[in-house]
Amino acid sequence: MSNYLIGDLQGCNATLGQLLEDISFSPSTDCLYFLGDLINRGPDNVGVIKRMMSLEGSAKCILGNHDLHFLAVEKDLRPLKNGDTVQDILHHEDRSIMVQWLREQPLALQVQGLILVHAGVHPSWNRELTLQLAQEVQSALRAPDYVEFLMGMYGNDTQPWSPHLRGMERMRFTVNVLTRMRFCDGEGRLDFLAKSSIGSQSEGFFPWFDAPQRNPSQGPIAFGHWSSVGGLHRSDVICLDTGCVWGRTLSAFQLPTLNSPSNPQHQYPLDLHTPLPSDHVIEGKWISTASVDKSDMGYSD
Ligand SMILES: [Mn+2]
Repeated sequence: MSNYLIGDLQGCNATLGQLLEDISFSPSTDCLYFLGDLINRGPDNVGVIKRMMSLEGSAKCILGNHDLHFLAVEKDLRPLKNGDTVQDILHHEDRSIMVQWLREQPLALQVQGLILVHAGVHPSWNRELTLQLAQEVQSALRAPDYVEFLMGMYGNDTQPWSPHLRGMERMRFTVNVLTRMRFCDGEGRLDFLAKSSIGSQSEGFFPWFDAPQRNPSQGPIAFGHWSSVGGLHRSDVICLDTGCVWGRTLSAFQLPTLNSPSNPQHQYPLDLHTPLPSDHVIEGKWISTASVDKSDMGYSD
């Protein structure tokens, strides 16, 4: 039995099929964890969502910025953007079922001691707060009046994170961190102007995982979203977005098998407040499959 983390699909259902063959995926014994941006920019968004729905207990998904963008487009709160490919869902007879399914997915998960998010975790947050904030947004998305949440979800916060934020401001900051963030300054402000590559950020900003004030008790984090750093594998973070929709690869990271005789304890032995030990490694094995799906657009995040 294995748990696999898989990076941004963005509608690349054919490549996913190939990757699942490559890892000999067994829905009865294995579990897949998808790191968000399930849909958009790629060719087969309906295929991806239908596959996720059919996998039920053996696939768990978190939402990314493209998934949330689709929910806003679907309610006519945002226009389709150049390069969006979600029209296949909009025109499908099961549109409302797929929307309902997306609304039920979380924004953060934990598996084997790793926190899974789409974009990142704010440097000042610990694991407990990260999961709590994600839960607050998930509740708003599931609520009957979720359109209210979608209407207030967009906006670039220019202030640092504050635990005193409440209501929509708090949820918007959470969405920006969990699904959009790349750079952050030493005070905890997010940079929304930077292009995607490291080095393009404004002065005083760092990739969020290198921010100097980063809370050491966050534990190891797996994320996607940032295809130009995809493949990053450090003691504290791992980035799974290896640019499938841009014609590169779709990657899975196989976590150590639980409870095997040679590896009795692969639940990372960390409680919510323990800093990572200095010799910590995120153990596991990379499997990458060359993309057979490709966006018609040039490279862009
Ligand atoms: Mn993304």
